[in-house]
Amino acid sequence: MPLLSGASSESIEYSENTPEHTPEQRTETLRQQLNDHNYRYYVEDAPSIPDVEYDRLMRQLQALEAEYPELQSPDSPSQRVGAAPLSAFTQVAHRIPMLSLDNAFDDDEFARFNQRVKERLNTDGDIEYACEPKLDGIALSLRYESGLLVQAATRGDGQTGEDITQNVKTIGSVPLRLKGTNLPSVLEVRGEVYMPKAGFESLNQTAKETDDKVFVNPRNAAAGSLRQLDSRITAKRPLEFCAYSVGEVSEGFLPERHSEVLAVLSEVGFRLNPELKVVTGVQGCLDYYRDLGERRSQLAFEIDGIVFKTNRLDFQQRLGFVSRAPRWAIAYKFPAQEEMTQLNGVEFQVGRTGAITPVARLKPVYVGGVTVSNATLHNADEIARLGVKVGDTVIVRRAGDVIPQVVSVVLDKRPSDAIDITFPSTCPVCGSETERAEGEAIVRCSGGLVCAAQRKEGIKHFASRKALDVDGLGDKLVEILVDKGLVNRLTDLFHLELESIAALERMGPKSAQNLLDALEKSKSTTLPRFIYSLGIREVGEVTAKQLAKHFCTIKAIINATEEALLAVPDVGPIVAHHIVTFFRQPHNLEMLEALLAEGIHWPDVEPQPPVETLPLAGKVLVLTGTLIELSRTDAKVALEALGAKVTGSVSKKTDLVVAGEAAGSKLAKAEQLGIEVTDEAGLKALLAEYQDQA
Ligand code: I6G
Repeated sequence: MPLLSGASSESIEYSENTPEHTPEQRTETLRQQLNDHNYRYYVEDAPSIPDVEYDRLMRQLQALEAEYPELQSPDSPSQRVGAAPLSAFTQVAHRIPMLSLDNAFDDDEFARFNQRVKERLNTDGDIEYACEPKLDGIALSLRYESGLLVQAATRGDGQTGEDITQNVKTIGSVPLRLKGTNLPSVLEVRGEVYMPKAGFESLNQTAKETDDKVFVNPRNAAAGSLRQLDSRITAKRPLEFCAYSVGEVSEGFLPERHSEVLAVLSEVGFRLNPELKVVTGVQGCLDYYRDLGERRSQLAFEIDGIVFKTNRLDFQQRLGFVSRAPRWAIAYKFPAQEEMTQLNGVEFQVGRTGAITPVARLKPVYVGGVTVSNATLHNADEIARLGVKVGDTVIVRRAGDVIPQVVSVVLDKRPSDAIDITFPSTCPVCGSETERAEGEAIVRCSGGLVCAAQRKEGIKHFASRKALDVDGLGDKLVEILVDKGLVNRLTDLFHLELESIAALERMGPKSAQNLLDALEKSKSTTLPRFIYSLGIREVGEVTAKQLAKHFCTIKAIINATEEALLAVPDVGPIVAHHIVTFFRQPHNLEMLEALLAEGIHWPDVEPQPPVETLPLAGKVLVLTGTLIELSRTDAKVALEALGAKVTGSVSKKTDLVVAGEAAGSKLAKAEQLGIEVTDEAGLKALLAEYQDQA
């Protein structure tokens, strides 16, 4: 027999909310519309109306509730915007303790857990397990009475938590009222509040721009957001809730399986983990663990392991608990993504454009599944922000395939002889002076091609896949060629001799000949690849394509003024300046001439139709917030290809603002100026409409 019944997810018509209706009717319709949108947006991940429309409906509801206070209600969607600040959180005693989970750290430990389960149940058969990722968030208990959310509490010490109801009401995926009829008089739902990775990144990005607190990881950001006494701040944070079990349930029979309990929670309006699965036996669990482990870095949320629970509830009952953890569940943890270690020193690496990057030399530490002994410190500003010194104990983070980072310093462990980190005033490779342009975070070597580091990196870039794509000329070989003095300038590549290459370590006549053939082949290229291969600062693959499309010839690009360059989609003042500066240097022009003299060539590029004839010509757009499916660059390029101008700030001249997730001040400004706003779905619709026409 089901726990609950009658829940429905049928859609609501967006009927006109006319003044002829009574205030009660208008309030009720608005609430239904907003709740429906909320459910579709946060639980089903399928927005039904643009965010601006949601905001408009919310403002109407708030106005009605302000005018008719008797219509206010604890489950009104208007509660989601936050309320007046509290002076403190009150304590909540959990009627059923909120337990923790035992952990396993390797396959053997997991197999022993399974063995214990089987022995206690006195069964030889394979056990059915419900599995789901363990979200790296904050455990939460939600108490519903007759379907109405009456209390949200943290786990605390498991016996007593804190009442954070006001804050939790602002989380879109927490139902304020459960869907369906025949709801139990008490239903306690437990789950995890977390901050998706994209929301975390954009929150931190904004914090950096506004000099606000930067969070170390999504879990800290979620915890910090929930701990706000002012729920209006929580309302602005991109938090989500995912249900994983029930606590107190007053009446009705529980289903037979945990997976069925979760299905009921989904029916009454909760978001469940999209990776939920039921598997059988140890092998089924290990396969699931490995699969999720491989996909971990691509998931939209941080996870720190997999939770396995016996799916049969009668088994759970028979297995019971040991101290503060159930015997029927285990969290099989992934290797930690953050670890503590010591900063032994800092080295300064010089890149292709002369950018000097500080690299932390660490006491080797096992983190994120590998041993890490180096991590990036990014730039001088980041060192200042972290306040890090050599000798410090630091937290290192390695998530997915990204370069390990130092995320914070454990100040309590700072030794008395910790040493300040100072940026070198001369290049560690060539000894030229270093410089830091005004307003830039990056310190650079001023040596240009005199600097061997820049030469090596420049040659690697020139030969790389997206540039001239010289098959077989990898980074290691470039290093050897430069170190042996065989290649000093790009054109030297085309004068390499078979014998000298064949004599190099791990090369022979055959691979030497292959390299010469690949170099010859690379001379036949395209204009965008050639532009990209030059290594002009900030001119990536996309910009190179746009430049080629706009100017059609290399000569036109060389002669272009900054003003002319600004007319190219994807080129802003900084990039335009870099391009003009690059072609103003006699040594760069000589290099380019010499390359062309070697026989590098490409097919002609056809001129494009004039911008005025494009469908979005004259329109000014602003992109803000996080776009989920399109990257900002792709969106910008696509809009500019249709003739639109994409700018960085909202003004009266702006025609449309595209507001992604967690959009902040630009969205507010657009609303203040009455500028049209759309979301990512609206942008995609716009592109689809006009791309057909263009
Ligand atoms: O801390 C937890 C995270 C996830 C849990 C949990 C969970 O299920 C997916 N389940 C239980 C039963 C407990 N803690 C106690």
